[in-house]
Amino acid sequence: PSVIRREDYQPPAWLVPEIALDFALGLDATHVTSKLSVRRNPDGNGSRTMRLNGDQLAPLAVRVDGQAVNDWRLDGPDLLLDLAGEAHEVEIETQLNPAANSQLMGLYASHGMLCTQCEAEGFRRIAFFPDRPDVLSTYRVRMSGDKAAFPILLSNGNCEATGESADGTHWAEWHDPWPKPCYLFALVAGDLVANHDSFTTRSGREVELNIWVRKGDESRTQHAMDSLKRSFRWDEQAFGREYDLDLFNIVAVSDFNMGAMENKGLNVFNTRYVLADPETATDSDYDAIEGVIGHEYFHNWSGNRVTCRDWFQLSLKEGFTVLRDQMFSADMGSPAVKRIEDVRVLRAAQFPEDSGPLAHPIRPDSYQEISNFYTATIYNKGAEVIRMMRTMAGPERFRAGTDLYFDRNDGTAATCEDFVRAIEDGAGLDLKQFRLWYSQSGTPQVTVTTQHSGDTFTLKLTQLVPPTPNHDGGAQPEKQPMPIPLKLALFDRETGTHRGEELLVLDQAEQSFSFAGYASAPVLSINRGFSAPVAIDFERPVEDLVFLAAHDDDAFARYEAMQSLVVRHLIAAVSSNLAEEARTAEREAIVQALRSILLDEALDDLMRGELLILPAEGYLAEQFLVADPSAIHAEREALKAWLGTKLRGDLEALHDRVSAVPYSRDAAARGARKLKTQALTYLAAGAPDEARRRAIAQYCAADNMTDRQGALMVLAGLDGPERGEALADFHGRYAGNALVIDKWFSLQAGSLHPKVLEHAKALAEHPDFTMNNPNRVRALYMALAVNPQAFHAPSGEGYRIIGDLIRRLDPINPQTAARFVPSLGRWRRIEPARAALMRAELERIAAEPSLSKDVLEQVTKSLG
Ligand code: DPP
Ligand code: ZN
Repeated sequence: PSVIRREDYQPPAWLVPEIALDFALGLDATHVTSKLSVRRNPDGNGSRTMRLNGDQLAPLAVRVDGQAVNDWRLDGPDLLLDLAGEAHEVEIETQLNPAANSQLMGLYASHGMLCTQCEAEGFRRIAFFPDRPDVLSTYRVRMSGDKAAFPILLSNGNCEATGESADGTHWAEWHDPWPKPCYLFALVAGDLVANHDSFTTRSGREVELNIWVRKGDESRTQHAMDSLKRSFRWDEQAFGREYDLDLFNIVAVSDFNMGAMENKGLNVFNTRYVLADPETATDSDYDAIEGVIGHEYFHNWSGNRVTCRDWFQLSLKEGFTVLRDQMFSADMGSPAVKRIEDVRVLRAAQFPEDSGPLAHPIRPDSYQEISNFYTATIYNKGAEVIRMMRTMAGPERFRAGTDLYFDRNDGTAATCEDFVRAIEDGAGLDLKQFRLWYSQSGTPQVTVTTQHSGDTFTLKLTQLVPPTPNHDGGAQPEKQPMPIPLKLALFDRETGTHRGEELLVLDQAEQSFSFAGYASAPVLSINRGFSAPVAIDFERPVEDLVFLAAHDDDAFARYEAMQSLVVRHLIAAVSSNLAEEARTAEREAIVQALRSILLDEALDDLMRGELLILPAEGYLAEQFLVADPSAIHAEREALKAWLGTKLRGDLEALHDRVSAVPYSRDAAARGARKLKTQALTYLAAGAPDEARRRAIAQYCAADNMTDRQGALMVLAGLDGPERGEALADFHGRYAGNALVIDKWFSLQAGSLHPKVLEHAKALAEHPDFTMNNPNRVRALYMALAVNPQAFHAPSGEGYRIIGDLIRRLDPINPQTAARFVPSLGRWRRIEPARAALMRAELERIAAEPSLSKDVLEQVTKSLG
C-alpha cells in the first residue's frame, strides 16, 4: 500500500480558479459535465502535466479549449493531461450511478433523494479534479432533473436562476462566490420540506436559514434551528466571526457516514444531529444536536474561510472547531458539566488510541487512507492542545491570537504552523517548545510527589511522554519533555479554602516548585479543570481524596477526586491486593463519599449526576499494562451492587424526589432526569426487584424519551417477563422512526444482560437490521464493541461477531467498517488468552483477498 508523507508536500502544478459543473440528475444514472478553467501555478514545479484525481470514473469525453482530445492517459484511477500553455479550459464528461454507491462517498442516493459527501476524497468519485484541499475554486453548478422526483435542487452559495422544461424536468443554477476546495462542494436533490427562518448578522446582513428534511420530519427541527441561531450569535460574540452569504441551508440525510458535513452554505447532516422532540430524543441527543450544529457552523470560518493546505493539517480545522463547539456548549449550558463530559470522552476514546497501535500525533507524518485519521486524537486531543494555548495566554490574548490567525490566513489553505505562529504573535506567547504537542504522540504521564517541611510545601513533578509505535518508518525513539500547563490550588485542611488558583508550566523532565507560608501541609488540587491532557500519577492518602471530593471548588477537580477514589480502590481490588477487611473499609469510604454527594444541597442535579458516575471499564482497563476485562467487570459490578445495597434508602428517596419533577428543558429538570436513571442503575445492581418495579413505573409514566430509554435500558439488563414486554412495546410504539429504532438496537446490544451476545445475533437477523445504513450498523455493533462484558466474552464470540461484521461490511462501506478495527487492535493490552483470540480475528480479516485500503491500513497497523 502506498504511504503518503507530510514531508513530501508539493504545491499543485496547476490551479483551478473556476469550475462549472452540470448535472443531469437521475437515481441510477447521473451525467456530469465539468468545465475547469485551469492556470499554471507560478509556485508549482512547472510541470505540463495536470493530474486530475478520479475514483472509479471513466471519462466519456475530454476537451481542451473546446477541442476533443485523446492524448490524455490514466494513471491508476487518475487522469493525466499534458497542457502546453499557461491557461486552458478543460472539459470532461462522466456518468455516475448514485443508487449503486453504497460507500456513501461522492454522489449517492438515499430514500429517493440524491446527496453528496466529499470530505476527504469523495469529489474524485464525482468528477476528475485535483482533489486536494489547497486547490481553491469558485463553483457554478447547474443541475436538472425530474421535477416530481427532485422538486428541491440545492448546492453551495446562492441560487441564481431556475426554470422548467416541457418534458417534466426543471433546473437550477447555483453560484458560490467564495473560493473553496472541492471537499466543501455539495449537491442535494430531493423531495424535501424546510423549517424556514432568518438571522440578522451584527452588520445587518439578513440570512435566510433553512433546515431541509423529509416530509413528516419538519416538526422535529425546531431545536436544531434554535441551536443554529445561537451558533450564529455566539461566533460573532466569542470570536468576532460573522456569516458571509445570504443563505444557509442544512439538509438532514438518514444514510450518512459521519455526524455532519460543513459544505459551504449547504451543511449536510446525519438525521440524528437534526431531529428531536421530547417524545423521541433524549437530553443527550438534544445536547449533541446543539454541539454538532455549532461545530459545522463554526467551520464556516475555521475550515472554510481558512482551510487546510493538506490532510496532515486536519487538526488545524478540526481541533480548533471542536474547541469552539465545546466553548459554545459550555456557554449555552453548564461549563462545569460540559468540561467533565469532554474529559470523559477524551479518556474513553483518545487515551486508548494514544496508548495503542494506531497512536499518531495530532499532526500525523504519514497515512495510507485519510478517512482513518478522523480520530479522537485529531479532534479531541487537537482541541485540548489549543485549549492549553488559551489557558496559558488567557482569554483576551488568545482572542487576539485567533483574530490574527483569521486575518492573516483568510482565503487560504493554511498549516498548523500558521496557526501556532498567529497565536504566538497575536497572544505574545513563546510556543517554540510547545510545538512538540503537534509532533509527539502518546499521553504524557506526570508523577507528583509532595513534601512539607517548616512552612514550605514543595511539589516535585516529573513528566514522561511514553514511546508509541511508529508506522511507515517515522520513528520517534525518544520523546522530549513538553510544556504542560497545570492549574493548582493548595487547600487548608481546617477551613476548606485556598489562597487562589495558580498556573504552573512544567516544561522539563523533572521540576520542583515551592510554596512558602504553609504552617501545616495543605491538600493539593492539581490539573484543575483538566488544564492539560495528561495522566496524573499521585499516591496520596484516601482522606485527601475524600476532602477534595467534598470541598474542591473546581468542579472538574471534585469529580476527579471522586473518580480517583473509586479507581484506586478498583485497581487494588482487581489486582487482588486487598484483604477482605480492607476491601470493605474502602467500599465504605466510597459509600460515605457518595452519600455526601447525594445529600449535598449546594449541588445542582446535573453536577450531582456527574459525581455519581463510576469510572468506565475501558478507563479502568487503561490503568493496567495488561488488563483482565472479566476481573474489572466483576469488581466494578460488585462495587455497584454494594453501593446500591448500602445506599438503597437514599437512592429510593432520590428516585422519588426526581420523579416528581415535571418535564421541561431547563437545567433542573434535565438534572432530575439524569439522576432518575442513575438511581435505577445502582438499584438494579443492589436491589433488582425494587429497580424492576421502579423501572416499569418510570417506563409507563414516561412523557419523554430520556425517562423511557433510561427505564428500558435498566429493564433490558434484568431478567423477567417485563423485559420482553417493554422491548416489544417500545418497538411497536416507535415503528418506522429510524432514530428511535436505533436506540432499541443499541440498548439491547449494550446491556448488562448475561445473554447479550445471543440477543445481538438475533438482532442482526431482525427485519429492521440493514448493513446499508451506518446508523443502524453502529446502533447494533458499536454498542456491542463498547460493551466490555459482551465484547470480551471469554469464548471470543464477541470478537468473532465484530470480525465478521468488518469482513461483511468492508465491501459495502469500507469507511464505516474500518471504524470497528481499533476495538480488536487493543489486544496487546489484554490478558494473553483473550489477546490471542483478538489477534486471530485480526489475522482472519487480514487474510481476506480484497480488503479496502481503509480496513487494510488499520488491520496491518494493529497486527504490526
Ligand atoms: N464533517 C466532519 C466534521 O465536521 C468532517 N469535517 O468534523
Ligand atoms: Zn469538524
